[in-house]
Amino acid sequence: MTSDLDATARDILRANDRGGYTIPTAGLYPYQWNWDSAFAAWGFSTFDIDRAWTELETLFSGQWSNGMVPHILFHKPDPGYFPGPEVWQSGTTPPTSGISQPPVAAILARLIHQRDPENSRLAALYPKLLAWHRWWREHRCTHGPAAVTHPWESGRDNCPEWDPGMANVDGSNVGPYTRRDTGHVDPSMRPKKEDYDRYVAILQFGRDHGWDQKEIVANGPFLMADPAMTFILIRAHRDLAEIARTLGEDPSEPESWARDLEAALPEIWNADLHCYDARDLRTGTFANTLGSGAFLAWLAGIENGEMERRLMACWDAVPYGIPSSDPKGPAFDPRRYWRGPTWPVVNALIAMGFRDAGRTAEERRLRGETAALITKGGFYEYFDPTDGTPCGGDTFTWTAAIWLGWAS
Ligand code: 9YW
Repeated sequence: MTSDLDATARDILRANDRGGYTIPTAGLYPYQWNWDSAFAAWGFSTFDIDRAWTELETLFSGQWSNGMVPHILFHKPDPGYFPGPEVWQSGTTPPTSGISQPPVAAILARLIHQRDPENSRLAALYPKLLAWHRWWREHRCTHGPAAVTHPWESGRDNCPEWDPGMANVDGSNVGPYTRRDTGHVDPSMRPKKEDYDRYVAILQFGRDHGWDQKEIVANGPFLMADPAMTFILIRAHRDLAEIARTLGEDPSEPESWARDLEAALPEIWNADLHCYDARDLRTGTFANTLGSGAFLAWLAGIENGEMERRLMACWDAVPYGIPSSDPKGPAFDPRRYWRGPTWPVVNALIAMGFRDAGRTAEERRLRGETAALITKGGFYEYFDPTDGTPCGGDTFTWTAAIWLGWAS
């Protein structure tokens, strides 16, 4: 059974391979996405180490001169996705989007290197990773915790954490546009039109200011501190420091960036919610929403009893995986994208944290629940955590990748 699924997962990665890069799934997402690609590389590394390194190298071929690695690389035009390169207008080769995505590449590159140090291509990647992490430090961590300038930058597009920041965005003047996502999958599982209008408005601000990072952070329509991004960055900076040591480079810069982020954590501790919470940096208000991002604390080596009780109660409320928002919260919507469903890829990251914290029972439970979803439902994008119904895109690259790297 397991080996059949292993073979299917490998076939999915190969089928979604467009020559040096992997698309998340045909139709819905026809380009190279940033964190999807890093997970794809991890999946490839279980059976084709060269292809794994190529995936990461192709991702970094889109790196901007300021160090940012964009969230989408538009290698070949495809009319099936909106907003495409003509909307973002990056002016780069290849054309890209103008925002970034969670920097999991260093975390996964380290694991890929450990799988086969003899055939590693990490040394050439290291300065590029360092430049990207420096970009995060200089352009997204100026307020203390890591911030996102667009919900898409977080990778958790319409999660309830972004509701207060989105309420400040005027989406009424974006002009006509045609969504493509709702033609590929069930519209009731996707973000709503009022969300998309605001996504486009935030994009247009960045584009109209020539993707000037200082201007976007100072005056853009959306700026929120993100616990998930903060925890991922702490872990990624530390892994980058380990990579530096392995290569005989100086680890002190990424180490100090991780320490500074840790020192900023009290700013996103919501005492009323008993956990880390997103915060609107324009108004100072907390989102007051428990989401799966809070569970990434363990990935950064952070834990406390109060948080643990709150998070475990949230997980215990559903049978399948960590829900993307609290099942007892008012925003919970079990099949609408990031407003309730469980995402195998996020479960894999949370499980890395459990494992490293020595929480083997929690790691085993999360792996078992995620494996059950995939075994019963297939390699879907995400799942309803209340009954296991598969949702979104099928034959999904990162679901196949985390099966090979972790869940199988
Ligand atoms: C979109 C590709 C991407 C992921 C994101 C996810 C979604 C794209 O799909 O965003 O157009 O909404 O939210 O995390 O990288 O799988």
